[in-house]
Amino acid sequence: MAFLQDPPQLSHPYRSDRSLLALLDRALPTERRATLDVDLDALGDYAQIAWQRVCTTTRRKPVLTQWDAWGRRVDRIELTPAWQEGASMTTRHAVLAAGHANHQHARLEQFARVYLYHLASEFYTCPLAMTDGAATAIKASGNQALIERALPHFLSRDASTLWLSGQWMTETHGGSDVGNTETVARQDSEGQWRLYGRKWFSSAVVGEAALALARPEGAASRGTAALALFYVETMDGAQRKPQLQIDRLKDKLGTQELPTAEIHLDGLPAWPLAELANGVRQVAPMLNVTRTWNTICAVASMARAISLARDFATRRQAFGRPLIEQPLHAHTLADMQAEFEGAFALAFEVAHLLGRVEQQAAEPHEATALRLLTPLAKLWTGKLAVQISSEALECFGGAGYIEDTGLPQLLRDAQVYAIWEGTTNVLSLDTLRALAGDNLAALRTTCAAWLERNDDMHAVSAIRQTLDAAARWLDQHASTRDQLEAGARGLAFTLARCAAAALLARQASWSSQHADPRPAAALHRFVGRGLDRLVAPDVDNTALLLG
Ligand code: MFK
Repeated sequence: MAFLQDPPQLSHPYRSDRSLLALLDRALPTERRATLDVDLDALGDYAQIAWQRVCTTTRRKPVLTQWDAWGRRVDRIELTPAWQEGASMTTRHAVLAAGHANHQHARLEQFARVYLYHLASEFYTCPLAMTDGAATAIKASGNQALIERALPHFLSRDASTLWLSGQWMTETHGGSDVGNTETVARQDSEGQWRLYGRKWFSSAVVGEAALALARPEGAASRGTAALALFYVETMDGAQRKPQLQIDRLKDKLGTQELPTAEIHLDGLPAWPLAELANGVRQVAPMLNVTRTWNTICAVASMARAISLARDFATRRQAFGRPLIEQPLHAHTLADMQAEFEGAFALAFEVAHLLGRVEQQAAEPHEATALRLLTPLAKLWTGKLAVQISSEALECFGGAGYIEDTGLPQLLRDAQVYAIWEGTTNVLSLDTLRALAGDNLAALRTTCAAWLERNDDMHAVSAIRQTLDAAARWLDQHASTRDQLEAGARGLAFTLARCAAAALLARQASWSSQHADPRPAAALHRFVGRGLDRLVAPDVDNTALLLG
């Protein structure tokens, strides 16, 4: 029999994830672990079953049937198995509901679940993110009638009553520039608001509700201030409302199990969340929550890619020894691991801080830092997930390029993190928005607290010096908007790396006291790979090159 290579095996994503275990050991009171561990164990089991499914079945996509045999418009979507299991998995393990529990660790506990469920869910986490965001925005609006109507469904722990919510924002003209929204809201003769228009990326179209931006008739024809935020319901019993039509499902590079749709609204009844203006300000709490989901899902993809690549390196022999004993291969894997540990630390700090801010358990400077860290974490992890997934595929040689290994899907799916919920550049500009005033000072105060008690003086001084350089860069370019914007990505990557390094330092101090030197090794390596990504924004040079 010719040689047959052992395929990579997926270790238990919870029990073998030392970063997650150490984080929970450090950050959570012991008495909170009992229930959480049961859910995390079960979600880890499910992830292993799902990986087997990926490796042994032909990949399927959702199918839209617009008309039945008798000519009725039905817009029925047949879902893949993981999607059919989504409501029961979500409610049984409180993937959504846990985040809205009434204590400061609620978000951390929720996002630990999300991290383990995400890849097995085949991006069912996308509508879950939207639903979580909708619940958060509705709470923030203070609209009591909507809180009472929608939240028991959105946060249900019973699959039969769970509702998913969409976020209908993106349009063909609007895109990232949401101020160009063309959907119109008009009141009928009975005073009921109704929406008319086309939404271009609707990933929770199988859901029962959505939050939608629309321009009330008669409001200014441009700009986000003239938009209002509406709540809609999509179903009449088991039937989709006739005023909502699904034009087609998108044919996407990745996330192919996720039925992302183009839709038309033709008089769909709608209820404003609050005032009939400033819709983007009202939807912002939703954006910040969905961007946190994006971040956690991105680190989940990194963890999966590294776990498989590392396992394969112990099974694959080349040039007389296992890959893991080859110095360059081992070095490559260790670089990936160090970057991942930085990203993991930042992602979960954003999650934890979100919960602490929501429960009024955070200091004011931490709340300010959260506003800044949310886009930083999203934009940096989105890019890093693509890099790490790409590197991981290379670790398998040609096998990493072959569809039925299940590996190419990791890379194709990872590309969405840099696009979903705002591109890297949109998020870099949001970072500038979040830095307005003296908000860098709040980040520096927060980083200083994370660095307390760390004795890696090389790392501590590199972080401080890089934050000083970022502050100088901001001072230097603050007065010239074009320069500021042109360099915003470099600034954002620098701040993200500094925050990640400071958080790794905090984890390293704790882990060293618990006889685990690996986070300290990750810190050393992460800092060694450089924190400073500041660029000189040469606008004239850019114009020449593009001319
Ligand atoms: C999972 C797989 C998915 C399948 C494939 C999906 C592919 C992608 C599909 C998508 O379309 S995902 C959706 C992507 N789109 C976005 O995420 C929106 C991108 N655009 C932005 O994020 C803009 O920055 C934004 C629309 C939010 C703002 O644009 P503007 O016109 O510059 O608004 P402006 O005037 O700066 O902000 C309006 C208000 O909102 C301000 O408050 P005030 O009125 O009080 O001054 C801002 O401070 C506030 N604001 C904006 N962003 C905020 C925020 N507040 C808190 N947090 C934020 N992040």
